[in-house]
Amino acid sequence: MPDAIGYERIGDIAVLSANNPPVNALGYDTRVGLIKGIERAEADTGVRAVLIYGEGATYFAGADIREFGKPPREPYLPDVCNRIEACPLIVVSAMHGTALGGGLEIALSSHYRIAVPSARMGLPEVNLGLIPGATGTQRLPRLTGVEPAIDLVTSGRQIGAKEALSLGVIDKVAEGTPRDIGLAYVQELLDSGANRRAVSELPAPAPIDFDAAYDAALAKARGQLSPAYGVRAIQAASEKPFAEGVAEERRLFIELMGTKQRQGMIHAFFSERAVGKLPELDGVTPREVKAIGVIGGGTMGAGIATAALQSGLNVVLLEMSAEAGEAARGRIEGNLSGALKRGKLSQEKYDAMVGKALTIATDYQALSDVDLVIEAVFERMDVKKEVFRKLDAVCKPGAVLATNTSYLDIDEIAAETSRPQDVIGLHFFSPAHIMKLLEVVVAAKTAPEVAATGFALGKRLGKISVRAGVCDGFIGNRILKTYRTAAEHMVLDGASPYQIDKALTDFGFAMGPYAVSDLAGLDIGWMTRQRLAPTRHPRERVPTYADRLCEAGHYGQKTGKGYYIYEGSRRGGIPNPEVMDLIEAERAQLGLTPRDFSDDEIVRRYMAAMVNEGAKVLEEGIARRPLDIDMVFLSGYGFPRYQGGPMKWADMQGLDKVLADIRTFAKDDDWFWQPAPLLERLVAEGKTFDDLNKAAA
Ligand code: T1G
Repeated sequence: MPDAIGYERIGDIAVLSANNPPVNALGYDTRVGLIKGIERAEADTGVRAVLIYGEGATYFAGADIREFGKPPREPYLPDVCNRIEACPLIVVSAMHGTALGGGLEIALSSHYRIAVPSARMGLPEVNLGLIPGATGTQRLPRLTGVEPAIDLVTSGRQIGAKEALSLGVIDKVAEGTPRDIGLAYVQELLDSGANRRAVSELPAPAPIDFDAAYDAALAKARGQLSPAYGVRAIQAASEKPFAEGVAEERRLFIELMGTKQRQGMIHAFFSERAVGKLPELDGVTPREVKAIGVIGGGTMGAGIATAALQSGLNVVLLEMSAEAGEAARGRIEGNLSGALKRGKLSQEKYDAMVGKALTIATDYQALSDVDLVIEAVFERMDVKKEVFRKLDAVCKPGAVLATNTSYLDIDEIAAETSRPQDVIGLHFFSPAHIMKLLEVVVAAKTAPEVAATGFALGKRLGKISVRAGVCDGFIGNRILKTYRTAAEHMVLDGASPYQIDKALTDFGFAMGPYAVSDLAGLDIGWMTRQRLAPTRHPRERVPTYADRLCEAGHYGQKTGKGYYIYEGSRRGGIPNPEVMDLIEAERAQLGLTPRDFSDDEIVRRYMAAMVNEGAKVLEEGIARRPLDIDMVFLSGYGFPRYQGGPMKWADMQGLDKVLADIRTFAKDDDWFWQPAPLLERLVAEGKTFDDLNKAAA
């Protein structure tokens, strides 16, 4: 195993190369190696400069996140940075790949910085619930000024080499390998008699109204603390001597390191990478997909087609008529024009996508050669079965036949074909070209390579793919139905939809459940209630006030009125007074005396219902691991990332407290609040959902 930091001498230049695959994370060995490398260069007679670069995929991609939560080991990263800067020799960093977090902080502590054109860099610590903790909040603003530093630290966004050069983050961009461009740049500096240039010795950056910046960061982050803490750290760079600023940064960093938000966001980071790793897919080769068919060019079908075109696939979109086909083309062009206007898509690529790559057809024969078909037709079983019978007759052997159904039984759909092993669910979330979540629903007879093909397509489309089993609603919508019902019970018992929405946006959701219903369309829930009515359990409490709203033609945003009145503006509708009238009438009819609910109880009931149903989904094998449920809600349902997802949230509350809540709520309604046996077992054994994640790894 080569040293984490290699040392070699090229003329009068000492070269330190990082060898810690896969991302040259700044783990203990790498930190020790850097300090030893600097000390060796200083003692190496004749050495006049030091070059630092990364072997493999990237320059340092940051601190080793796997060390977080464990007792920190010296040398701490800020000390490594300050030791590099204190070197009496000129130190140059040559960057490629992604120089992120502590990686960029190492570069900022160097005296000069060069990068290849494809290099990207940034300080993404806020995405982990932290702030830069190795002097980045003190050195960066000394190079860029306060405002660009606040933008980069609070957004965590990556910038390319060109933007980094224009901001003054780096000094030069050059084609070549990081080693070659680094050696050439060091030689250029030596030949020109350049001096050391310690960033910490640059003047403190000019101040701004930091309180205003702090408040803005807090408001934008919807309860997440780290962006606002980043503002305060940069304020210290402006108002304090460097060493005191570093101490303030450290204080803020350590405070954040101890928060649940940091635990939640790091859980999300690793879960995002673990969710696609399933033993059943090990060694299974996906089928090759070059061209796909999409049936149905409505919002969902057009969104799926857009996502496929953007990933370089050819698409045959089938509609019932030429007019409907052209309307679908219009939706796809509308979806792509957004990327075009934002400069994310060149005109040339746009023309290729909507030209050669997209075929609009009205005859199933046009699908005879595609490798995979996704149907996004009307959510009715008879319609889906008809589609799959036709696909079975037309598609080539080995073609994957996928349904985008939100909840219908995929085993029943598969049984309509002679090839159930080729049938799978690919449940996209609208808008399909924007939402990250894809539920890959594996039916009883789905072949392993068909499941692997679903995951491979998801990866190609840039989705977060989560494996789900077949049940009504799979993972997300099944659990949604339960916690949405808990909200409805609170409305009948005294809470208002508006209080519930506010309690949950204060918890961190982007939107409350009633605003979400208005966005999705109240008619969807109305149809579901009608569909499920015949099999409803006599003890099930299902309000009817929302049916009255739909009967009056109020479906939410699409009709301008639902729980809220929108009057042409999608943002911030105002409560619809008719709704409370309908609720009060229903309460009276049911003989219910409304009571007060605190925001805390609203959140506890809502979350207990979500977690309890999640435990049942786990027990039934519909979801493989608790982290899969977390990823569904973080990537598809606006669950606040700093809460880690419902199952991580429950672990951090204490499963015993969640179970105690469920038992308390069951006193009102022991039919709805039936504790999941898995939850009871975990509490009895003193285990957590994370223990289940570890056991499944
Ligand atoms: N530490 C430990 N492991 C990491 C890691 C890190 N920083 N980054 C990635 N990995 C693992 C990852 O879990 C996966 O493992 C493998 O590497 C490939 O990752 C003090 C406090 C660099 C853009 O936030 O954004 O510095 O699943 O699949 O798509 O101020 O990884 O293979 O076992 O994502 O090519 C700041 C986080 C840390 C960067 C590469 N740095 N990483 O993407 O590969 S905090 C970050 C990424 C910090 C200082 C602060 C991406 C990537 P496995 P991958 P990729």
